[in-house]
Amino acid sequence: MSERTLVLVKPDGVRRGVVGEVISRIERKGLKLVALELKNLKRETAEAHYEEHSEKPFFGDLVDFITGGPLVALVVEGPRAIEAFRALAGATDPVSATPGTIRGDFALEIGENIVHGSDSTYSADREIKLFFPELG
Ligand code: IDP
Repeated sequence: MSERTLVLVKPDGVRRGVVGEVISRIERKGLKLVALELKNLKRETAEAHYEEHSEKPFFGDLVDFITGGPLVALVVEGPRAIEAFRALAGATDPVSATPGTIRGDFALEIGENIVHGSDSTYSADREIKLFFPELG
């Protein structure tokens, strides 16, 4: 059974020039690209995307950061794609992320951890609709 997940190469990843590296790791793993777009997020889209964090102290900084430059949004498909991509991404805090993972290899700060991947089928459906309404 195949599933879909939303992946973002966040503005720090675009600035750092690792978009190709992230896509290459997704493809090497055997996951399939279903949609891909370079976007500048509107504030309201960013707030909706991170709505589960709206009460957190870092919410304002998170929205500033994710709207602060272009990002690359992708829909990725494959068997257990949600878990498969989160394994490629590594832990949220890049210092504790295992070397060999995207965050473990390319980042040091929790606020700039290069990629996002949906964390459940519910989030994946919601986030894919938000970024790619045409795939709904
Ligand atoms: P995830 O991206 O690994 O799913 P979440 O807990 O859903 O992690 O957090 C969403 C994003 O919010 C993280 O990727 C990170 O960039 C940011 N974030 C999480 N915790 C903190 C924090 O304590 N300070 C600053 N940013 C944070």
